[in-house]
Amino acid sequence: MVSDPRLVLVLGDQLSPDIAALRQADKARDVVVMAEVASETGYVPHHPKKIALIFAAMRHFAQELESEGWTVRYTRLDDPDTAGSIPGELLRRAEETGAGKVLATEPGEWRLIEALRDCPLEVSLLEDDRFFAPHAAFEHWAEGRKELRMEYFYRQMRRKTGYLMQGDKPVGGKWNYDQQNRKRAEPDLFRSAPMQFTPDETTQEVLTLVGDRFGRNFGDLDGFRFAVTRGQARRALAHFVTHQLAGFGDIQDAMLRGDPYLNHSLLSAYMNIGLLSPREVCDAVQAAWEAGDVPLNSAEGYIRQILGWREYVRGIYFLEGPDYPRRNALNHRRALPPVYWGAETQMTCMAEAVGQTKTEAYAHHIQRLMVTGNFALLAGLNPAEVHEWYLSVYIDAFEWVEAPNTVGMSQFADGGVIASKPYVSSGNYISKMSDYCDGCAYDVKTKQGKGACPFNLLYWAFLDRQRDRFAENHRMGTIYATWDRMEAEKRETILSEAAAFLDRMSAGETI
Ligand code: FAD
Ligand code: DLZ
Ligand code: SF4
Repeated sequence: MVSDPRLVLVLGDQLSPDIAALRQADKARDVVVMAEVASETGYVPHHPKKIALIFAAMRHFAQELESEGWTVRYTRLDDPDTAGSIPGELLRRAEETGAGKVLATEPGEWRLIEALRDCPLEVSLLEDDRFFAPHAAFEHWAEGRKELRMEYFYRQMRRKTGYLMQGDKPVGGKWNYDQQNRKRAEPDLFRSAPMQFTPDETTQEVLTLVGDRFGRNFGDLDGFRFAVTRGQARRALAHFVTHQLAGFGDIQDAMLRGDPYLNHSLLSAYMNIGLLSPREVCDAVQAAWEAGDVPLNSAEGYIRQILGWREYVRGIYFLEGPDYPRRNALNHRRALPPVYWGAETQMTCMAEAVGQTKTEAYAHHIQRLMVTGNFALLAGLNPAEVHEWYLSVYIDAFEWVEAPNTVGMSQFADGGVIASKPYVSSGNYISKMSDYCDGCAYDVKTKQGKGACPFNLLYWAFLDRQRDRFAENHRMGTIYATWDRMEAEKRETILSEAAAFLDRMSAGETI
């Protein structure tokens, strides 16, 4: 006797053939549910390219499942019968098929986990095991530690997985080669860019739908060239390893006008939606290093981002609980200014980082951390608004990975769970690591007065404002000593110019 079917939920960022819910399901009996729904497209104003990537990859994945013999009930966004939400679609499909039970892989966002827990159907939530560190392993590592620093977690992960290890020692004798990864980049017309793919008919249909429905969201849909299948994403990985990885380490932190990718891989979105597994990415990097094709500083730098940072931020998100994205340890209240939505600005660094975010739905780590993130923190912007912005505008943004990076690493709004000190800098850092300051209307060398770089003013104003919290931090003592050594009059001028700049910004004037 054939038993009742169960519904197998596959979300837009769970597009892996071996995802837990599919592994537990029975092809002959169960029904896969996939749904493009307004509740997911509307919780923040996603960049149109992000919605297009997710829908195009969902539709291709559904076609693959069907060709492998699965029964798939797929809801398109414009389906007149849609219930408009994930739980709503499960209820509708349960009624249609007579299914009473749901197999689901744990979503990467508390909001959706709670929605599934509240769903009146019987939902089995299976752990998402596409990661190196299961929840229990991270909790075990975190237990009893006073500080949860990524570097120690990363070393444990290296030992556990054996990546770049010689017995129990890191290859080359050091765990971390970041010292070598801070070079400036020079313009290079022959630098390889990430691989691009011409949209097929399925993707074209999605692009038309997204253009019609989300054309007013911040971000350009034109020039959509992302991989939308697992096969394409694997080609993008191979291309990165062959053409870009060797040079990745050296200029990992550099920024260059008109070169949005440098040697960055653009693989985050593919990993985050399930087209690539982090293991196959790390395996490919390890193999390239073993073959002598790439230097150790590049291989280690890249593996650390995935095995270390990516796993670590996920661990923090689930460890800290649903209130994490709303934390505001520094009590920052200023509204996000229009410059984040593309308003004209004379600050070249902000214009570059926000401009390429608008066109590509992409900015690399240092642009996110040390330009837009640094500015938000120095300006005292409300971290909840900053979080919403990052969750909206990047192609790879899902809350489990975005919130710890934004709220924790970038805005210090978690009070130091992730970062031991705030990631703030004056214009000097941006000038050292980029060509943005050349030709900027502001002068990075001017600390106060006419033309002073806003980062220079806001940097000291931030430190002064947050003295109670940071003056005792042993890594910040010398900075406060420098501030205190300045003449009182100079300090006052800097503070009043910083305040005037922020007032102008909040009044909507061009900054
Ligand atoms: P590469 O430079 O080629 O790095 C390789 C891979 O390492 C990435 O693909 C990514 O999977 C991983 N990685 C690197 N740094 C991190 C990190 N800090 N946390 C997690 N994974 C990391 N990453 C996201 O995937 N989604 C986000 O929503 C996101 N939001 C961010 C917000 C802020 C404020 C900051 C500072 C960082 C954020 N990051 C986020 C981390 C990082 O910036 C991106 O992973 C990276 O820029 C993606 O581009 P890439 O694939 O070219 O990366
Ligand atoms: C981000 C996103 C968007 C824009 N749309 C959908 C959708 O229509 N259907 C779907 O299943 N998933 C979508 N997603 C991804 C979810 O928002 C994601 O699964 C949760 O945020 C958990 O990470
Ligand atoms: Fe940015 Fe200041 Fe440099 Fe202009 S001078 S690009 S505002 S850091």
